[in-house]
Amino acid sequence: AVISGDGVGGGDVGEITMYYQPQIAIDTGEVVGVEALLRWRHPRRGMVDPEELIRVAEQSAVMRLLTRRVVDDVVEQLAKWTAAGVKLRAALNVSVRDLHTGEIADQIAERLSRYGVSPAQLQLEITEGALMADPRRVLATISRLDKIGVAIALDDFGTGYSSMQHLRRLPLAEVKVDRSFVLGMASDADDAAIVRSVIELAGALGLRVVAEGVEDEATWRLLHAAGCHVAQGWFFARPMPAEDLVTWLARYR
Ligand code: G
Ligand code: G
Ligand code: NA
Ligand code: MN
Repeated sequence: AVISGDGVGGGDVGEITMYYQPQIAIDTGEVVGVEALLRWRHPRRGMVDPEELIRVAEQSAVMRLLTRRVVDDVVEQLAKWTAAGVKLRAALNVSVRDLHTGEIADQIAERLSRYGVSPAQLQLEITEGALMADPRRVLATISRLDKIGVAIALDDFGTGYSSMQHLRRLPLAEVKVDRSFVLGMASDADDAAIVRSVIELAGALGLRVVAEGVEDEATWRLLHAAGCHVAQGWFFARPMPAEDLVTWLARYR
């Protein structure tokens, strides 16, 4: 996946690759899925987090190409894991403009059927910011994905606007409590109160709640006590290459 091969520019700008971070069911300790996270292997700077890359890509047609590549990579990876006897669910992140047309829904449907991957194995994470840009078109795309059977998670919950509206109007399966609240839980009573309320609210609406940014056992215990469903964070594992995940799973079990 050489970025320059996608027409981004001349010279060696490096490669993109996907890392995967496990998500753990808090009641059973089982691995319920992974989040796919883009990484940029830069020729001089080494492995770069995607924030900068995505900020730049979002200003051009490059984001569309990046997202197409992410969907292709993740669905193919799910098929590879399944063939190796590891049945996983993977969540991938999408950007604002990816949802403004139905193209991504077409691509996902085509890829799933081509690789024989169940829609239940794929999930999309969208941010509240993404929804704000053009709510009607975004809703249309999300509804199509929901009909295909691809679940939608609302990412970074609590940091955006009109959160309650989104919870009411969108066909969501999951809410991810923003890591800024989770990180502070064990040391800050306000953060802990916010996380507990989100868990209660989402739970009452029948949504699955995932806490991201779980870095230690104290936080894990608080989440357990609060009835949170799923945890993700460095306490369990950092995002890792696909090849490492199989080894990690074998050791974890
Ligand atoms: O993994 P990391 O913490 O570096 O991710 C930084 C940010 O980049 C996060 O907000 C994450 O949602 C976003 N991100 C990671 N991978 C992707 C991707 O494949 N597509 C999009 N649109 N955003 C991504
Ligand atoms: O999509 P989102 O913005 O939620 O991306 C999740 C980001 O959080 C990724 O960049 C990932 O690398 C990062 N991350 C995952 N686990 C932890 C953690 O335990 N602590 C912190 N600080 N960041 C984490
Ligand atoms: Na995410
Ligand atoms: Mn998030």
